[in-house]
Amino acid sequence: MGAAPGSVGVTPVTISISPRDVLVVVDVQYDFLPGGHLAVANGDEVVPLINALARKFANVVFTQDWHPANHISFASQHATKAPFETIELDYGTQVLWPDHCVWNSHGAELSRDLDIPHGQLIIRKGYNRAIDSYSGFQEADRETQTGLAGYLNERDIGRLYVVGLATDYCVGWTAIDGAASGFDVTVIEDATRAIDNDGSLDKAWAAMAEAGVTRIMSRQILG
Ligand code: VGL
Ligand code: ZN
Repeated sequence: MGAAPGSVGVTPVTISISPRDVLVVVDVQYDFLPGGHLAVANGDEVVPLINALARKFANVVFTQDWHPANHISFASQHATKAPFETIELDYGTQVLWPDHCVWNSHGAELSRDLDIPHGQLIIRKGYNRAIDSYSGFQEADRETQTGLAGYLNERDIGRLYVVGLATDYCVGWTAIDGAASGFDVTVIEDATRAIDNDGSLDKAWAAMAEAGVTRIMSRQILG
């Protein structure tokens, strides 16, 4: 392809998607969209781009943040705490959030503006009251598996392209855990938007780079 001499290691401008690739659409739910309880700035802008990208993929899976109303990650469950403060739990530091994606609520629904009829699987995560789960692969205890790696392996999928909300939490952790599970993982940056509290976005990109995650723009796939 058009790589210039001496540009070894640079991602070629155009990437062709194979039948063994999957698009992983992370948490495109009303609570993360404008007007939602944990709205990600300009989160709605990713939806048309994700719809266009999805047309290039034979395989598409979704994740869905799915919490009981008394979830441990909700600031409302901790008398002296406000959203975006942190607490220490057995598994480490937990950011506290406004109540969001409570199961069966409108805010927990996937956006109906997603136009991806061939999407194949929805992985719900964060349904254990005492454990959060940013990642689509593994809960925050770093032990409990969601089953996504098993599903992708059984379907002989090799490369993951990750999009959705939010870059610095659920997209980032899903990408990192995908790489740790042995997949070749790419995040399509302009098909994500970030929460970016307390330097979280810079930290997430650094952690993704460290994990070997590739970072591209959607035009490299869409042309
Ligand atoms: C998310 C914070 C809490 C996300 C989910 O989807 O990025 N962030 N729960
Ligand atoms: Zn959540």
